[in-house]
Parts: sequence; C-alpha cells; structure tokens
Amino acid sequence: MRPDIATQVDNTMILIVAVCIFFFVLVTGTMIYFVFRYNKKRNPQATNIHGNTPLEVAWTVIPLILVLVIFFYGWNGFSNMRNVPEDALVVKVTGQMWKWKFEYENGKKSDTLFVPVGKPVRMNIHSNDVNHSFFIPSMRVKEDAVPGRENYLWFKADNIGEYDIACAEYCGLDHWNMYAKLIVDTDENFNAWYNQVEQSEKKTNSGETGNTTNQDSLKNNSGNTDDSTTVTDTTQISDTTKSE
Ligand SMILES: [Cu+2]
Repeated sequence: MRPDIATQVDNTMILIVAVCIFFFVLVTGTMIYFVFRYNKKRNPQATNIHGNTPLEVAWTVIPLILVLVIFFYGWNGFSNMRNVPEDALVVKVTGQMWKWKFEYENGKKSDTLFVPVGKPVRMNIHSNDVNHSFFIPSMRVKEDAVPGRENYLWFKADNIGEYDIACAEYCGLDHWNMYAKLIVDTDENFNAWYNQVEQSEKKTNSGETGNTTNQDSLKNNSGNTDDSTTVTDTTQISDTTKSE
C-alpha cells in the first residue's frame, strides 16, 4: 500500500517542528540557567575550559543524525510525490492571468476540477503567460506552472467535499484572487458529469454589454463636472510638477 502524500508531508512537518521546539526549550533554558548560575555575584572567578571531547562529539553527531532523519522522511515523501500511480486520472491544467482551466482526456473542459473520491489524479501543469503555481493546500501538493514546459503532480482525495485551489506564485494584479475549486465526489456522480455532453458552454458571453453601457454613462457624467473637481485636479497636477 502506497503511503498518503498528505500524511507524509504532515508527519515530516510535525517532526521538524518537534525537533525545533525541543532544542528551543533546551538552548533557551540552559542559557537562562547559566545567566543566573554564573553571574558575577555567584561566580566571581571565571574558569577557562580548554576543550571537551565527549561534548564536541555529541554536538556534532546528534545534529548529523537529526538532519539525516529529516532527509530520510523528506526523501520518502518527495519520491512518492514524483512517482505517479499507473491508474491515475489525467487532467491538464493551464494557468493564465488570472484563472485555472482544466481539460480532461475526453476533451471535457472546466473551470472547476472535478475528481472521483479515492482515485489518484495526475495534473499536467502548463502556463499560457507567466509563472504561476498550482497549489491544493488540503492535498499538500504544489507545483509551478512555467510557460514553455510541462510540470506535473499527483494527489488522491480520500474524502468527498469541496476544496480550494490557489495560485502560489505572484503573477500580477489579480494573483490574490486566482482561485478555483476542487470538487471530490463519488465515482457515480463524477462519471455522470464526465460523460455529460457539453451544452452550457456558450451562455457566458451575454452579461458584458450592460457593464459597458454603465461605464459610458459614467464617463458622460464626469464630463459635466462642477468647478470644485476641476480645482482639485489642477492642484494635483501642480503638486506633481513640484515634486519632480
Ligand atoms: Cu497565478
């Protein structure tokens, strides 16, 4: 049985945090103890120490073992992430300013990533413009979308539900809002959606004209501005000139 990516990532993280907390308490505690025990009042005569071999071996070997253990867990998780299961569902994802687009093997396209529960999913990651980063926080997977090359990741969702997909690489003005949804559902529901013939594609283009009209009328209104606005504008211009 292949280990779960999210569990591996979490365990590695918990291990590193635990080691950090342990040494933080140890080092800070020792430091505070030394400040009191060896201050000028209690220990007026300083003692010079010329090396301590067992101590030096300990503070070399213990960190060495620790980093090797951390490397071992990190490597395990990493190699699992890079080896996609054979039976994975393949989805192509393309990042562009500022949204994600998904395309399935049967040609089905979507703005939302639908996947069946318990099935490995391989994402082939592309970008149409600049660097993005395809990030599903709840699955603990993230990979850059780089123009001109294909990257990949895989994940397996164990629970039905709705999860966030984000862009984790600053990619311009609306980067903050470059979100999509991952929807995990039963095999049945997924297949029903997957095999459904596309019908609702061409409905999206009608809502735009109303906005344009509003913007035009706003422009017309601002053309008829009263004097106070004009005065403010002039002040701003002269301020800019001075500062330059
Ligand atoms: Cu982006």
